[in-house]
Amino acid sequence: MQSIRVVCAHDCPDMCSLLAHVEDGKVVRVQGDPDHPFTAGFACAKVNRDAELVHSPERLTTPLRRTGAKGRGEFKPIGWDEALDEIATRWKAIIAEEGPLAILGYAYSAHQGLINRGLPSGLFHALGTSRLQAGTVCDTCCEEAWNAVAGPVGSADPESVVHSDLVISWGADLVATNVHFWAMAEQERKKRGLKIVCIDPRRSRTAQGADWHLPIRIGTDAALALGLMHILVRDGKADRDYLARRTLGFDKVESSVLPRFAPARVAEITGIPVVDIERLAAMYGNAKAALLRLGEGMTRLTHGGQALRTVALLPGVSGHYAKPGGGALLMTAASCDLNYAAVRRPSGPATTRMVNHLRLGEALLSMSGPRLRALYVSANNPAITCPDVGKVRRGLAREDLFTVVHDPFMTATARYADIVLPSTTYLETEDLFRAYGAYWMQWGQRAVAPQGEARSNADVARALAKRMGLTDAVFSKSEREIAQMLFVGATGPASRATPERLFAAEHISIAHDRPDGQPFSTPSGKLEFDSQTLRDQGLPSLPDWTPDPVEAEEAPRYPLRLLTAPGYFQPHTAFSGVGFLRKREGAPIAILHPEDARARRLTDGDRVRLYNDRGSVGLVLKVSDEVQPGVVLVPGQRPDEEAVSGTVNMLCSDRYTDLGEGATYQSTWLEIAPWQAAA
Ligand SMILES: Nc1nc2c(c(=O)[nH]1)N[C@H]1C(S)=C(S)[C@@H](COP(=O)(O)OP(=O)(O)OC[C@H]3O[C@@H](n4cnc5c(=O)[nH]c(N)nc54)[C@H](O)[C@@H]3O)O[C@H]1N2
Ligand SMILES: Nc1nc2c(c(=O)[nH]1)N[C@H]1C(S)=C(S)[C@@H](COP(=O)(O)OP(=O)(O)OC[C@H]3O[C@@H](n4cnc5c(=O)[nH]c(N)nc54)[C@H](O)[C@@H]3O)O[C@H]1N2
Ligand code: SF4
Ligand SMILES: [Mo]
Repeated sequence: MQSIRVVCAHDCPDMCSLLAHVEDGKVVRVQGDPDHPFTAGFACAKVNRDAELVHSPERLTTPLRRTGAKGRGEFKPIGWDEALDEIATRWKAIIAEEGPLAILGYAYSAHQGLINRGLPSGLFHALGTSRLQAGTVCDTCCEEAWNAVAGPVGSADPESVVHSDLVISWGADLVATNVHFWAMAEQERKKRGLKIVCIDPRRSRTAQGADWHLPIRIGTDAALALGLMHILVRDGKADRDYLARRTLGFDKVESSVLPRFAPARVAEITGIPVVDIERLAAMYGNAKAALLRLGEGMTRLTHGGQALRTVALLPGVSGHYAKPGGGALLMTAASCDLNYAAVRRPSGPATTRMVNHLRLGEALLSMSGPRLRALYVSANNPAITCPDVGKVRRGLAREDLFTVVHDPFMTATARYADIVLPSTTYLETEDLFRAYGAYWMQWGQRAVAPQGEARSNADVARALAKRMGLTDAVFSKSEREIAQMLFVGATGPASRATPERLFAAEHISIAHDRPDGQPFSTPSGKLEFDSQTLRDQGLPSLPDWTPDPVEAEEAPRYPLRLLTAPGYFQPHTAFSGVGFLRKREGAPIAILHPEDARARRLTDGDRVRLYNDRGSVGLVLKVSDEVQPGVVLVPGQRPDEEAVSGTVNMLCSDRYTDLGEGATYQSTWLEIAPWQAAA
């Protein structure tokens, strides 16, 4: 048996170093790399099963051409040359007729390797097609919010938790989505008595494992953060020296915003009793180094940007941004300076027409001048994971749209394709990785040869570039050569990596020395309580809280609010090809508080219909007080065929968040009824 050091390429902040045990060309087991400081010898429950992902009997083995109606999933096998020739011929004809803007490359993040993630985007950049404004389904809102306060710079190092005495998991479910940070925090709790607080509307596993859980009302985090600032100021716990030296505009917040956020009003808004708000403020104000782990949960709604931005300002008031083990942890990648353009922007126009990732349906149905005629989907599954999925599917069903999907599995999106291309999984590729939730870099080796006729994202991008006549150097380079291009002009700790260290699969730390604590790269060079950048965009320049405007519109008819969070064994759809994990997760469910269930005469295990003006979805009901009254939790985004009927994103609108034009899954109101009452 051979043990090969690989890197987990799933979309996850931890970027684990893994050992793939290989026998006779098959992965028999994947385990955490015991030599990696952050991975600490364990992989998450899902990736422990990745041997079954690579060798799943459900893998696609050859390219396919559609034979039935779009969406039906009827295909026949064809050869790679035939498939690639057809794609190039169709694209060339479309470009000749309407220009490259009629084509859209829709590649995303299921392979986190910088080459396999970046090169498909590079292909479309060089072709000058319409371009994807990627990540609006996920993190553009939180990213813009962070940039508004701190600028495009990495946040705290998760390993700094060894210096923290308080961790607040705020809108994150660490046990599900950042399990190695959770493990480190737990270890410090055992060793040194670190306290862990969780602020989350539901009793998640993180909430259960924390020392204290504050069940906050959805969408009210900004009010809580302002309430805490109010108390810190009232009690003389604001760090006036830090505020004067490193921050901008707090005086305005203090005079015009904080007076409106006295504890009694904050309690009313957030549903958290005054005593608990006072206790949390005291805990935070008295901590020596408090680390906020900011999660995306609080950003998936209309005012999500203001929420994250306001919470991220809190360590500026307490001065914890200056302290090792203090501050805030959101993402780290912005501090890794590589020559990304070499891969993602080899050539092509500086600007072009943009298509928002979450508005694929709208773009396919309504965009004109020119209309979108060709779509290439890679490493994501928008027919399940995009909001207003009904609209996405109507767009994908257009007869005059030429769609190609590259995926290891026959997904809901692939069923709409004209040509489906079989993709490798990360264990069949080599690539360069840098974590987005830690400060590590590593070369991921290939564990096994591509299965069947599968080809990697990088491979297909190169093959299509060649057929389309692109001459950029990057499209004729090997993975190792491209990795070296990524380091040309790299600065900071990332530039410490050398080809020898990389290709020997060494773990390379890219942590920065930060003697002054959290750096800021805003226009003022300071933490910005008052943001000219936001004011210029017509947005509130100061942090504040106002009610969700969608609530006034929709709640009168649909009284329940949607809460969404990744499932523990089925977070999005990347693991839906592993039978074991599907079974562990169980049937797709909706979780409702006992009071709400009783009022509707629904009981645990019932098949229920969730509905609003946009759609209707059939799920199995779980009755539990893990959620608050008035809320319905639907974990994960599960494919239709696993559910009673449909998928959760049929209920969500494609409206934008206040910052970053992100998705507002949780600004969704709905009603629940017994399934048989379905009309
Ligand atoms: N192992 C593994 N890790 C992953 C992933 C994976 O697939 N596997 N997926 C990755 C991806 S793509 C992402 S985007 C991240 C997401 O990871 P997180 O940043 O943790 O964000 P979410 O999972 O969306 O939500 C986290 C929590 O926020 C809570 N929440 C919802 N609304 C609110 C609110 O208004 N206020 C507060 N305070 N809390 C709220 C939810 O109940 C949920 O428990 O995880 C990544 N990590
Ligand atoms: N209702 C609701 N919807 C949400 C969210 C929510 O909280 N609530 N969360 C949103 C978030 S944060 C995110 S990030 C998105 C995630 O949604 P998507 O980006 O659509 O991610 P996945 O569903 O994991 O789909 C990834 C696809 O890539 C394929 N794949 C895996 N490896 C490779 C590879 O190497 N190459 C290629 N070509 N394909 C590969 C997988 O088989 C799978 O089909 O969902 C969003 N949707
Ligand atoms: S925790 Fe994240 S990086 Fe680690 S094995 Fe699981 S999905 Fe991969
Ligand atoms: Mo995400």
